[in-house]
Amino acid sequence: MTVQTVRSIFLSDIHLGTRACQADQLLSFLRHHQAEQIYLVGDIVDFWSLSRGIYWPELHNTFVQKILKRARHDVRVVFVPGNHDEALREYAGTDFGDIHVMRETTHVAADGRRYLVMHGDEFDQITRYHRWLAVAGDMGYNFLVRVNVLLSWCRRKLRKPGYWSLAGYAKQRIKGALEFIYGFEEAVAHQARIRQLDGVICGHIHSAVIKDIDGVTYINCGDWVDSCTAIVEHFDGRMELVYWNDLDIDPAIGAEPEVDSAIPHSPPIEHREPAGALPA
Ligand SMILES: [Mn+2]
Repeated sequence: MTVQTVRSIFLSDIHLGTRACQADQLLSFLRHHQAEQIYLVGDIVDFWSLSRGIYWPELHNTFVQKILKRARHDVRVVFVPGNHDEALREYAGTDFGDIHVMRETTHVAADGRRYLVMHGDEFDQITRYHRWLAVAGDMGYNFLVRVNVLLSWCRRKLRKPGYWSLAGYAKQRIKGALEFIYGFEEAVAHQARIRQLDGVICGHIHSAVIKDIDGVTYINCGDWVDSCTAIVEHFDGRMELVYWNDLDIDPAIGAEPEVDSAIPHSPPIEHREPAGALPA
């Protein structure tokens, strides 16, 4: 196994505590990368999802343990909370063990370039001004995923081939989706510009990229629920977007128990469905 050593790692939108979180790929990425510093750029733990029902498999614990262990062993770990873990923003300026919690921060790269590091939800007009709408949208997405389970069962019964995603279809049909992404990127880049910084490193919209926006370097870490992306800084200050897809992942690592062993008294979410609502 080759381990790459980099100066910094930036991770966002891991959404621990959700079934969508690809913790096995994330742990594989961490095994293959050592860094002097790790930035956790928000939405690391999904408290919105946990408030609807506890889901906390062993792998999610393993990630937290690995980060704490690295922090103990001289890796500088900075945690910038996002909107799904905004409860932790109250602790900005304090340290959890060896992890520094900050509302936002400035990262000085090896080449001297200065980056604003923030989650970015404050520049998302929907979550900023219409919190109920963002929560409804989040629940709506989960609802679509569940309805899709029922639909694909029907399609199997009707002997329709292939897989068809209702959530994916809805996303393509929403005309404003691309304008929303561009609007967010522009607003975040503008914030770095007015602070006279060279760039910004953020997350939130689950859309990883490194690009120039009118002279400001806009960097988005992406996510670990869908795209499995990270940003790494090399020792010359060069930033790289890494798409991680470990095909040789240990199936034993990926396997998760049906019932959460970490919190045995909490019923798994599916047990809350009305009987017969979803096919087994
Ligand atoms: Mn977010």
